[in-house]
Amino acid sequence: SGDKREEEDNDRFPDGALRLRNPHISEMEQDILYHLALGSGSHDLQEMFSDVRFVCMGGTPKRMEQFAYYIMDEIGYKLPAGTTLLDISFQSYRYSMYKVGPVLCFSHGMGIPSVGILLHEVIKLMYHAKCRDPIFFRLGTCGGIGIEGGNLVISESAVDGLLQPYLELPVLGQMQRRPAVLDRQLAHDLKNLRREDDPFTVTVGKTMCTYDFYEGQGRLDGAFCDYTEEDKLAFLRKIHAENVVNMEMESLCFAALCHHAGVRGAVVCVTLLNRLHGDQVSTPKEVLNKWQEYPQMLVARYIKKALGLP
Ligand code: R2B
Ligand code: URA
Repeated sequence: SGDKREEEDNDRFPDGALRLRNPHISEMEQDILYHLALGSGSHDLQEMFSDVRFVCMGGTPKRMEQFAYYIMDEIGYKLPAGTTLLDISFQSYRYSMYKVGPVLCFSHGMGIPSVGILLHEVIKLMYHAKCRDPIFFRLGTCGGIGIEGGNLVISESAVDGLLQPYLELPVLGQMQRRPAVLDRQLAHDLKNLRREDDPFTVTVGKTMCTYDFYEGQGRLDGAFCDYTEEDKLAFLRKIHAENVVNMEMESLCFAALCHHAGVRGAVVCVTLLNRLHGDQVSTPKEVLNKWQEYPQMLVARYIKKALGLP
C-alpha cells in the first residue's frame, strides 16, 4: 500500500542507507558498540563495512565461522594470500563476527535478550557504515510441528508463546509492543530457491518464539514439568491448527527489530525433530551437523543470485 511505501522511504535516505529511529545517536561524539568491540570513534566503520549487503546471523560462533568459509567459497571471494578469516569481535567475548566481502556473519547466542542486544548494535553499525538496503537473515535450528527432522522452515511471521504477533518489552515501566512482521516477498523468494534434488522440504509458516527451550516449548523432559503428555499434545495441535509450524527462541525479536528498523529480514531454520513425536534431540551429532548446512545452502543461493553470480 501507499502507506507502507511511505513508511519504508522514511526508514532510509534516498541512497538506501538506514535512518535511525533514535535522535540521540547523531548527537553523540562517538558511539561505542560495546558488545561488538567496535566504535565510531575508534574505527572507521564506513571504510570497514560500507560494502555490506547481507547480514547473516545464527546461534553459535562455530556454525557462523563455517558459514563464513562456505559463503566465501560460494561467492568466490579470495582472502589476501597467507591470511585467515578474523573474528572481528574477538575482543568482546560475547558474539563472533566475520566479514566476507558483502556478507557479514554473526553469532547471536540463545534467546531474545541475546539477539536483541546484537540487533541494536548491528543496526547501528549499518547506520554508521552507511550500508545500502542491507538484508538480514537468521539461519537457525528449531523444533518442527508436524515436520520431521532435517527439513527447512521459513517464517512468514513470528508469534510469542501466547500466539501474540508482537514483541513485548517493558520500557520505562510501560509495555512496549512491536509487530513481529517479516518480509513476505523475501520468504517467498527463498522458498523458490529449493531445488528438486535437495534432501529437505521447505515450508513457509508461522513460528512460535519462546522464552524457554523446555517448559516454554511444552517439553516433558525439562528439570520441571507440571502438565501431562495429553496437555502438551493438545497445545501443539492447537497451535498447529493456527498454522504454527515450528518453535525456536529468537524470531520474535529478530522480526520486530528488523521491521522497526525498515530492514528486510528472513528467518530460515532447520527442524531438529518433529515435536508431535518427541522432545529429546537424539539424532547423532554428525547428522545434526549436516542438517545445519541446509539453511546455509538456501541463503547462499539467494546471495549468489542477488550478486548476479552463476
Ligand atoms: C534454536 O536452538 C536454540 C535452543 O537449542 C535456540 O537458540 C533456538 O532458537
Ligand atoms: N531449538 C528450539 O528452540 N527448539 C527445538 O525443539 C529445537 C531447536
